[in-house]
Amino acid sequence: MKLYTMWRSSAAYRVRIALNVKGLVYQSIPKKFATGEHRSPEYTALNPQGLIPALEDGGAVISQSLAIIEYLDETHRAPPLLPADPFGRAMVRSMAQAIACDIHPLNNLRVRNYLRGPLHQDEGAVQTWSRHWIGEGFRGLEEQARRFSTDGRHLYGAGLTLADICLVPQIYNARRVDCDLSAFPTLVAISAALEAQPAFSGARPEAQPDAA
Ligand SMILES: N[C@@H](CCC(=O)N[C@@H](CS)C(=O)NCC(=O)O)C(=O)O
Repeated sequence: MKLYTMWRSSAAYRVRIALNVKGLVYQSIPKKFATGEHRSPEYTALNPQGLIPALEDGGAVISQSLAIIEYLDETHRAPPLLPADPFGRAMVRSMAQAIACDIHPLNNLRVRNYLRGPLHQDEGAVQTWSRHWIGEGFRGLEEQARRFSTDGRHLYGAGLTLADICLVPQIYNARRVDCDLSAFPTLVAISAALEAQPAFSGARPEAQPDAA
């Protein structure tokens, strides 16, 4: 398997965690955002969405981190990343999507660059934008974590799920923009417990071969 990745990409960070949790060996193919490698004809021929990550498995290329992770979960069953019951699966997807569909897209590089460029916003305004949308999203997630975590170490129940895999990279992003996390003690505690696990620490941005 080949993972098209970038060390600081939090969507790629999710997939790296999932690959490690499943114990899968993969080849890392870094793409540099600074030189626009993710928009090159060579890469968009593989992934027309022009975003990182993409996973190549047996010649097939999959984009979108949640689709990739569910593919890995279906093709390599142990350990499962979704609960066995329909409500549990729905809740885990709800929390994962709160991060991947509601928080992350508003703080993506191309969105921040659009604020800086065509909308003429200075760096302070761009940081305020990111902190605002992360805070908005984390508010609901903190409450859900309080309701559904049964061990204070996982977002849902007492086992590792897709939601946890999305949480740690989003906390990393929040710290990058100096987001005040004091209102989200449950999320911070869960993330700390997860970050200590080898599957998570091996996937962290600074541990990647292309880390600057
Ligand atoms: N929803 C997509 C998001 C992918 C995405 O936005 N990736 C970012 C890196 S985290 C990217 O490629 N950004 C490049 C850009 O914004 O130009 C996923 O979950 O895979």
